[in-house]
Amino acid sequence: MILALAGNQNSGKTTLFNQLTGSNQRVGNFPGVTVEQKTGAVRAVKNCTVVDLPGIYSIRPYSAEEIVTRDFILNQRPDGIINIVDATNIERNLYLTLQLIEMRVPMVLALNMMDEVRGNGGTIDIAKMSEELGIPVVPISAAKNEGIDELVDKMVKTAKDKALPRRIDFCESGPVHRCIHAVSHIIEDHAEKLGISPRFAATKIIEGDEDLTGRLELDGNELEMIEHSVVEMETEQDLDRNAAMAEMRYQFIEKVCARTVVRSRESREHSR
Ligand code: GDP
Ligand code: MG
Ligand code: K
Repeated sequence: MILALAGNQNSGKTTLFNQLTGSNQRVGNFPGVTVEQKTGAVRAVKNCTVVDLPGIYSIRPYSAEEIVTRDFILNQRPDGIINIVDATNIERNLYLTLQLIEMRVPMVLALNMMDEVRGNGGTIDIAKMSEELGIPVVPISAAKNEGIDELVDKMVKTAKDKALPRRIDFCESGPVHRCIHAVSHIIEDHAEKLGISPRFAATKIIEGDEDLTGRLELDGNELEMIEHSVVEMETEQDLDRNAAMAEMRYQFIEKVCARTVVRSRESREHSR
């Protein structure tokens, strides 16, 4: 079983990777680039390898780290993704989470730094967050070695069951919803032929990922229909394509956090 460990910089990825693998690590590079690739055997599980993906904030085609992450997941098809999230900085961290969910790979969210959240007097409704995101969520503290066993159990079970994220849509109506839906429909056959989630491919095409668009081998007519649909969305939403997609994700994240995160008085005042 191959697992990928994905998350923002400073989310505790290295700390968790070390907990999972102990000293059982190999360091190399991802193929063709100078991005370091650390691989390790998960201590608690037979024949289970975890690959440490670079720390990134979004899956866009703008840096080697972002491209490596996208391509590792699309091309290597890991059996599961452990998405580590800094619970003290949850809104920002969940931006990547939504894009990973769109890729439709069995996935578990490791909600890290829970010791700090608790220490600040905050709480997070884990069950509710799991329901809202449509993936298992496990609270952990990588630095204190808390929750790691449960995380591994949940990840192995989710991967063995090939359980995909239950949520597909992050907005249920409106111009962005209609545009993603229309583009997904146009590219569906091309994406499925490559084993890529049509919805993920659609969001990346809308955001101007030319490399991924090229791989889908769309014809001129299809490209024209897509551009028409995106321009219509920009007009209706009065935002450019990238801003519209970002707003859609942040609105969903805001809603999830409003329903699940209780901040301490101190951190509420701090964030004002
Ligand atoms: P990476 O950039 O994602 O690889 O993050 P690191 O593993 O280097 O961790 C970033 C910082 O967060 C380090 O100072 C860690 O000691 C700290 N850290 C990691 N996990 C936890 C945790 O569960 N709780 C707390 N309080 N700090 C943590
Ligand atoms: Mg690191
Ligand atoms: K910290």
